[in-house]
Amino acid sequence: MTDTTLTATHWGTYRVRTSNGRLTGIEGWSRDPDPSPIGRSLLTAVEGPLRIRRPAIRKGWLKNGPRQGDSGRGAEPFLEVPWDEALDLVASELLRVREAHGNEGIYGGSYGWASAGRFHHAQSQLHRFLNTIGGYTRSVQTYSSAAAEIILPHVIGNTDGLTGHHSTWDTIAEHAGLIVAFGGLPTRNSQVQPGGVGEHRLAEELRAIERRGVRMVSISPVRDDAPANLAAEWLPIRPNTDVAVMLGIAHLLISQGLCDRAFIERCCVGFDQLRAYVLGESDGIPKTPEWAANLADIDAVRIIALAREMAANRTTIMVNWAVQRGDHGEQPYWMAIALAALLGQIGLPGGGVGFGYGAINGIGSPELGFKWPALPQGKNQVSAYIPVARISDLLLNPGSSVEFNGNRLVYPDIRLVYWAGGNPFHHHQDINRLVAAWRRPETIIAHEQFWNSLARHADIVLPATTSLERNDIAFANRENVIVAMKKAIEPVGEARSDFAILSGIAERMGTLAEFSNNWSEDEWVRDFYERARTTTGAVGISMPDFASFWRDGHATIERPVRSHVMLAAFRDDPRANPLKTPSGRIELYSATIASFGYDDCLGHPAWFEPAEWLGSPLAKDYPIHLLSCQPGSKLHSQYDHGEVSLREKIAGRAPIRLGPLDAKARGLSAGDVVRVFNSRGACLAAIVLDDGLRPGTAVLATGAWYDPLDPSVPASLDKHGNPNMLTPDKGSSRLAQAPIPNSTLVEIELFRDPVPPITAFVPPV
Ligand SMILES: Nc1nc2c(c(=O)[nH]1)N[C@H]1C(S)=C(S)[C@@H](COP(=O)(O)OP(=O)(O)OC[C@H]3O[C@@H](n4cnc5c(=O)[nH]c(N)nc54)[C@H](O)[C@@H]3O)O[C@H]1N2
Ligand SMILES: Nc1nc2c(c(=O)[nH]1)N[C@H]1C(S)=C(S)[C@@H](COP(=O)(O)OP(=O)(O)OC[C@H]3O[C@@H](n4cnc5c(=O)[nH]c(N)nc54)[C@H](O)[C@@H]3O)O[C@H]1N2
Ligand SMILES: [Mo]
Repeated sequence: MTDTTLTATHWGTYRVRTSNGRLTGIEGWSRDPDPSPIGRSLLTAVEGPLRIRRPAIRKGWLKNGPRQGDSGRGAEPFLEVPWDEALDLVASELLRVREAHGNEGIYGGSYGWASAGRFHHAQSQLHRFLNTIGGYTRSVQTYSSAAAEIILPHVIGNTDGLTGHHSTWDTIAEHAGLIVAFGGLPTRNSQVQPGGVGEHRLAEELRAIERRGVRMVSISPVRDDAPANLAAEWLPIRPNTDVAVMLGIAHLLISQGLCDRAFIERCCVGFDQLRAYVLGESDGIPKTPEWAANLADIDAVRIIALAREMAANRTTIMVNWAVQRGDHGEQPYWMAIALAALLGQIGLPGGGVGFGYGAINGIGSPELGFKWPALPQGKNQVSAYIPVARISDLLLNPGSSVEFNGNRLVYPDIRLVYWAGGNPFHHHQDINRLVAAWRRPETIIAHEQFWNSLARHADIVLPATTSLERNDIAFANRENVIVAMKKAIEPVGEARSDFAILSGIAERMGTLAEFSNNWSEDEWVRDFYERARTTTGAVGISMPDFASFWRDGHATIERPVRSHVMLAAFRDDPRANPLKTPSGRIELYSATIASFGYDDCLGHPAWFEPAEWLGSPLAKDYPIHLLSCQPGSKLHSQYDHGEVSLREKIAGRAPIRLGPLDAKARGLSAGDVVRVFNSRGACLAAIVLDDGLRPGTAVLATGAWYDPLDPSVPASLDKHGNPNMLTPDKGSSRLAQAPIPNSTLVEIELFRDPVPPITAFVPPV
């Protein structure tokens, strides 16, 4: 029997075909003008050999019981056990750790994207469950934009223009003369959007920009960060020096009287402090275009001309998220706002500033003006938390403290780590350090779908279903399409949904009613829909009844908002519509931040030398700046074993892009397997020559499953090409403690040994 149903993924909506209960086809939804090819990867992977089919326990853990410093993790075989036994073990471990160390001893931050589908959102399910048993040590911020999440509220009172409330594309197309994009606008990233995508619209928005003749200048180390159709001018900047260029532009605007003094007086505080710094009155170093040129390796004449062009045109300043995933990543964001403020165009259509255009599909689309429902999480009784990227520090240094946004946090003593829906061996920096930190807890529990590096580094592995094996409902922020994610196939092996797994544990711990509400999965899905209907009904938008929605497979609602200009109301009347900053205005100087007394984040935006960049002494030994961008062929590490990602590999390795001159200097040719290394670690990768890179720069996308040559030795070579073997595990500053993967220096050499086979795609014994 053949059947078709719609499903939602973070990279789009697809029609799934099944025949006799097996997956036979997947194609982009007919409504989607620009579907992503990534969906094809589900076809072979979902039912493939890497699925975790039964609960499994690491042999050493089963034999010796929970103990700290266990070096078997990641290296030992697993024993499969029946569900009842696995759930009994998890419940008794949670009880033991709670009894001996309190709920604080459980780390349940569980960062990660998991799958689309609002009900079966793994991390939310886990948090809800852990809250029923007394709570857990949590994390704050995201790996995406941690520095921005902390700096923006100090400067503009909230995070508008980061993941929401951007000026919409139509206003930019219609009114902007110039777009200056730091980090370009890589269209590959707009394939995805957390929670799902109704229609991929970016290509169409960019065609409108092109038709209107808006000029774009892309300031990036990588030429193809600019969309191909826009014929953007490319300024190949030295990585991590964006703030210097912004300061150079500001110097010209201030010294040539090109600032909008009226706007600054009406809408900003702290201009005097910023001006003193820019002109060099406060530190003796004028931040002239020549000064900037020297740091950024962009001609001063070009910086001057750009500054004048920005002042003469309606200019939108865009900064991508990757720019703040570097050392002192707070600074380019603060300075970009300051620059837009000097130009005086904040709140005008086609002017001002916005972050992450193109980074995900919906940025720059109109908001809905209401929030779709989410899984209620209950209340966490534990107050301890960490900045999300301090996970290794937390595990390695219990009892020590960390400064964070004016606070001093003490790391609790973590005995048990529980992860569902994310993969720290994908997302965290300096994997060799993480491997060491990961040995500290007594017990690590993970729900996973596939035998990836997280599953291999856990003690108790519980097999989770994919979206195709359960009923769910997809709503995504800004999306006006709701998808009925109907179960397409039976669970593979004995996999269970995260909800079912946690229900089983809750039952054993006496919190089942609280966790599940005594509702079935279908009752939950229906409740999500009804809650959404109530919300939309309150603003006069109608949604079909649940039965029609489920029958049709989707519902589309009228968009209540069409167009938006960020901070327009504030600009119109800053007294009546003050920002939520201490002054109510844009803070070019923040007395709050200054009062923290940090030497790595002052009261105003400033240039700080990154710990690693092409200007540091370290560049003598490691002369290549490695950027780790998002992969075009997948979402993070998800479906790295799927056909779309596999097709891109060369000799089984992740491709690393390098300029022809840098390659020649090392005797490297296209297709060579190379060793990429620095003092922290090493990985293999395969050379792709690219003359669109600034010299001294290499690009290795994230996502290759960590594949150590010998998992039983420390700092083993990764055979596959995971850039986090190389990235530093350091916070951006004492303010935000954000991850800084884009501040990484490496060297690259030909790998002369026989190239070892990839084993990440062979399930463990
Ligand atoms: N070097 C470097 N590192 C980076 C970045 C970078 O730019 N450079 N980017 C960072 C960024 S921005 C991000 S957001 C992170 C992303 O990091 P993550 O979000 O951790 O990456 P994913 O690969 O999406 O991990 C999701 C995991 O959840 C599993 N999963 C999917 N659905 C389900 C489910 O229903 N239930 C369960 N139990 N599991 C499920 C998948 O199999 C996968 O292992 O990476 C960060 N790391
Ligand atoms: N296909 C696909 N799309 C994705 C994702 C995915 O995994 N796959 N992940 C999603 C997620 S979670 C996120 S957070 C977003 C991230 O969105 P971004 O942060 O925008 O994406 P990246 O690809 O990390 O970086 C974009 C570009 O920034 C440039 N860059 C890096 N460092 C610097 C610098 O110092 N200065 C300048 N000027 N440019 C620099 C690099 O050349 C890189 O190509 O992408 C989302 N979109
Ligand atoms: Mo992200």
